[in-house]
Amino acid sequence: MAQQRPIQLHYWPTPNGWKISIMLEECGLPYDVIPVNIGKGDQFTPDFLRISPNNKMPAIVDPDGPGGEPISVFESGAILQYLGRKTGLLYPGDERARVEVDQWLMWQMGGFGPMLGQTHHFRIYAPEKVPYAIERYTNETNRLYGVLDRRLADRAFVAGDYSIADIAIVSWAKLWERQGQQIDGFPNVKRWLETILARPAVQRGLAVNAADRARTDLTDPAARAVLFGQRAK
Ligand SMILES: N[C@@H](CCC(=O)N[C@@H](CS)C(=O)NCC(=O)O)C(=O)O
Repeated sequence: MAQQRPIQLHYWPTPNGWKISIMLEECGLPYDVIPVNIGKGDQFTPDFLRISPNNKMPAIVDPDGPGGEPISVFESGAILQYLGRKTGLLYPGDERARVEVDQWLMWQMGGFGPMLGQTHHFRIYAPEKVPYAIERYTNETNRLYGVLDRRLADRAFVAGDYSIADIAIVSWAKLWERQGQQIDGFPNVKRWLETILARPAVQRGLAVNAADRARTDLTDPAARAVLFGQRAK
């Protein structure tokens, strides 16, 4: 088989971006990082919108896609599944085991990510502190951590062996402090988090372009206008 050419990773160091840098490191796939400075509006360039029409990173372009042709993928869950299928790693082929992983991956994509994103917004970024919104999202975040903690009570990882579901969830759970949570109240999550964050590939994935994180200054009115004022037109 011809050698895999580098996958282009359109990326900024945020929880959704980390999922893919971690996965690429775990799989040992070659990749080139293309920074998408979301505070400056790189997500709106025509070239990026062609591969990610929702104007959000991460996205990838695999020059060696199915049939040897390039393929682009957006949405971090779809990218994790694609890379898992491509490599046969961290995404089981057996249908029963795969359904298990898919459920927890979708739990992250549909709940644990979007709700925690709102928690970050209202706790940290909103110009006014709206008690109702802070309480609602912090409570929902707390409920979700409770679900995760119960799931991890009798198993090491969320869905069978260490998988793309763990990678998706850990990328958000590592920020529990800014979500107003006490990790000691979730001892199973704490143990799982420590285990996964100790993996060298996870540490390498989290380190990718880490210095760029400080470049998204969400107190800067220009960045806030790019990220928080979006409408259809
Ligand atoms: N559901 C998407 C969410 C991606 C997402 O929210 N990306 C954010 C950064 S974490 C982004 O690119 N924001 C730019 C914008 O909203 O304009 C995924 O999981 O890939």
